[in-house]
Amino acid sequence: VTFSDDNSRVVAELPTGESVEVLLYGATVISWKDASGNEKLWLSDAAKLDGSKAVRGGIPVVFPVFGTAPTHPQTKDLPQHGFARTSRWEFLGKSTSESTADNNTSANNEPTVKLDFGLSSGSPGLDPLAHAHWPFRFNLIYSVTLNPSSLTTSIVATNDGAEPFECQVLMHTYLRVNDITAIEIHGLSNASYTDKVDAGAAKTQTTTPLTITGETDRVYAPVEEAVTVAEQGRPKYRVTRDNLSNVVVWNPWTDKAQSIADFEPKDGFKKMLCVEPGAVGSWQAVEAGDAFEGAQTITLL
Ligand code: TA6
Repeated sequence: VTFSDDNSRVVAELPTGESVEVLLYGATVISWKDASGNEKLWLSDAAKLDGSKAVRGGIPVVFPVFGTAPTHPQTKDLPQHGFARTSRWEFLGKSTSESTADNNTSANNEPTVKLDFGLSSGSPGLDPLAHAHWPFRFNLIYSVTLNPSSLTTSIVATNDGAEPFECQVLMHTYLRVNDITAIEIHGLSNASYTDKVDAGAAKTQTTTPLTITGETDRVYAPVEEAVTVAEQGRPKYRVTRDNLSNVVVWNPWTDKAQSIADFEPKDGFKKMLCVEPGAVGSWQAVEAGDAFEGAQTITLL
């Protein structure tokens, strides 16, 4: 594990060559490379990495609200997608397990590195909007775990106060693809979804696999446990979830990309697909002293 020279990010590389880079701002994973150095996440050329605004790309952490919730008393005054992605998190440390031959079996444990990040109501780097508009005592632990075949990001949100709070959690993953028009998304058959490009209409996914032919912004409640992204018929990513009942599929396409200032290049929508595991279909109530936990694993196929 190495730190950047300006202490703004943490880089970890496995003995086998895979690497991950996490910006302390937002605990945003901004790079995930395989052993050959191939980047698996999409990052806008205009992404701000100086803490001036949420990162356009990588894996922004969405908490305590997905989107905006104008009729939800606790979170109605928060900015879109909450304040976790616009706060400076603390690096809590790393743990590794090298590949070791286990004498009892021939199985080798894969080399693994886990990076832990923390954000709480007492953090100096907490976005001031949190104090102003979400005055709950909370603690977040966000873990990024890399091994040769996968990346796992998990979050534990603990209520340290006496008042219960409600939250939503989502990992806003920008997967890198070569050509969005060659992408098929499997694992959503028969899933209900709300279609945010059709006034939030409630629909069911009957055509499978899902292909992306225009602006797509859907909050699915999958019935299958894995979402698989294939490119030119070959499986590329498998996304599995732990305690996250929703998957958002988003691609801005031409016009929306044009309207997003930090989305560059403007035709970059052809090279990305957001597959975003989250608990966003309803509010997760967290009682005093309790915690909400959720995780995603992206496996390279
Ligand atoms: O995850 C999909 C979405 O909610 C879209 O509606 C779009 O707003 C996207 O997130 C990006 O939001 P952002 O606040 O990062 O510009």
